Amino acid sequence: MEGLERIEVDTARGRERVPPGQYLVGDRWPILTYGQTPEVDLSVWSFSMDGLVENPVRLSWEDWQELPEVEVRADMHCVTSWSKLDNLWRGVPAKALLDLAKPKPEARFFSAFCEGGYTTNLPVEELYEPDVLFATHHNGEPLSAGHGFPMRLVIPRLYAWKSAKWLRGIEFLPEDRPGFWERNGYHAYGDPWREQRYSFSF
Ligand SMILES: Nc1nc2c(c(=O)[nH]1)N[C@H]1C(S)=C(S)[C@@H](COP(=O)(O)O)O[C@H]1N2
Ligand SMILES: [Mo]
Repeated sequence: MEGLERIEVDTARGRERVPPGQYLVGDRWPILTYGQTPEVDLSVWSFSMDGLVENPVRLSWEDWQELPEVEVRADMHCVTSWSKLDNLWRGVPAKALLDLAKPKPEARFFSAFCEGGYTTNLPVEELYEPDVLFATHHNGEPLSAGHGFPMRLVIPRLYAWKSAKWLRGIEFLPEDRPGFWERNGYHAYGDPWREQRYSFSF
């Protein structure tokens, strides 16, 4: 695609490119899913941003096509120790959606929720990082079913369990609400360079 802004993310931000304890998978791309791959029907698909926002947002797949796009090149690090370098994501920059929904000042955390029930959580300011996007494409191809078709969150600087596949919405919250893995022992934040893998290992 011509004319897209392309953001080259130094995911490591000056630290070692590959975080401690990680190995590289090369061109392979493992699929890490808890449970089944959901089947997504675009005719009933919607994406919502609600909770503590000025403008609750609900978009159909058709509406989604009207949003601006960006490309982000970034590395990906899974807590189970594999890393995949140089992923070229394409999708809607988080900023565009935040500008639509306008989270209120008292929205301090968000919960991302997915088709199939998976959730994950973070402080709201993480969504304002310029490398965060709602991706529909990876290395020039639409996401496959296993990697999150039609759309997933991508938060490149944190362990990939925060990059929720089959994303259906974001809820803005006054307090933190641990997501699926966070309730099951994963770290609340998940910084790969600080090896924030599990909540009992820092
Ligand atoms: N909805 C949903 N999103 C998810 C997961 C999941 O099980 N369900 N797994 C997470 C984990 S642990 C990782 S490492 C990445 C893996 O993304 P990939 O399968 O595209 O490699 O997706 C994350 N997003
Ligand atoms: Mo993971």
